[in-house]
Amino acid sequence: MQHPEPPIVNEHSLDRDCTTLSRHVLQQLSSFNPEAQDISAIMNRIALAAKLVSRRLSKAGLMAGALGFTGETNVQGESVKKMDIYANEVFISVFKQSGLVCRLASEEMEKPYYIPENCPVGRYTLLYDPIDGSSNVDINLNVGSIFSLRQQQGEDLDGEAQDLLQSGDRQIAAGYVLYGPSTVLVYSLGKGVHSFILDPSLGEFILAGENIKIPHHGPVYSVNEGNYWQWNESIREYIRYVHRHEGYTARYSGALVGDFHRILLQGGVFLYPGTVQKPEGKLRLLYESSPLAFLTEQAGGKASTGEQRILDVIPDKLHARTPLVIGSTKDVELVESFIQDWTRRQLETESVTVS
Ligand code: P6P
Repeated sequence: MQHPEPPIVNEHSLDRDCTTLSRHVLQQLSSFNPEAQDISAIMNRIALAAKLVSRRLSKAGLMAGALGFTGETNVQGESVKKMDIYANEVFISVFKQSGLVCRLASEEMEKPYYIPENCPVGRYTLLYDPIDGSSNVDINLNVGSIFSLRQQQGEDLDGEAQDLLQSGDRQIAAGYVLYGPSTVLVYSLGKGVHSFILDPSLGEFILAGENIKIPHHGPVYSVNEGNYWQWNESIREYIRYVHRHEGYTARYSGALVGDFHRILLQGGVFLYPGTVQKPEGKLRLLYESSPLAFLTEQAGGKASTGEQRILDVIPDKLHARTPLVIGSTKDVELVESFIQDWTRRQLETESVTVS
């Protein structure tokens, strides 16, 4: 039997390979106006940064001096990995001579980095965590980069970038790169959440998933239970609940991006609560919690401090931290209910004591 000749051009696969990140951004903005072109160009530069970091990660183990600690501590008081510095420099370099981004604010820099030649033109600020989860780098486990794009408000004459201290609703775009078995870029411009996979043979991020929706509920709870001893009682009560009920499974990698990506696709909740000593928790608002909260709400999920919507929080400083409860709406609300119940009981006890 004569089998039909395969088509010379498989329209579907060719079109898929042509649905690159920059094309998708223009489709999202459904226009070719200057702002759309700028956003598309910015996303393209972020993609370039992701490719450079991915390339370095894939061979760092074979490169002298690529892994390990620098011996310095960053503004967070954390030991700095050589990969943190490399990735931070990459994000700065890809925006030089771009005319796009005037300021970069990073976990690795106490103050924003200004690119003066861009400032007369570029009114955008990129906030980013260049390598999130860097404790995983030396053991070849997944790490990520997280980014948030904002428009500069007014003139930043004192170089303190006070205009960045705004709620997360002011974000123009947000996303992350997951450096795993493949390199995945997930982003949103406020028009849904979309994922791209890097095709190394093309050097392009190719569309993999459009309008991703987080399940309303999922089995995963992701938290560092080693911190149990220092949590508020309300969080301990939640953990005891999931320990005693069927249908939950614990997953925690020590790298926020990978833990979040699992929950985005499979449902569940990630939490990094505050502690009695550090009520504000560990994760930074402007370049970790806020961009992920932007994505989560776009995907139909929820993100809070446990008591307040993350995107409503207005930070008092660039590197402000917040507790984070993020993921499927039903699972986030279950955590919040334990916090609300505990708070109500505390108030009742206090009112009885006073009366
Ligand atoms: P812990 C990595 O340092 C990070 O900022 C996040 O990527 C991660 O979720 C968290 O800290 C892990 O912190 O205290 O559980 O090691």
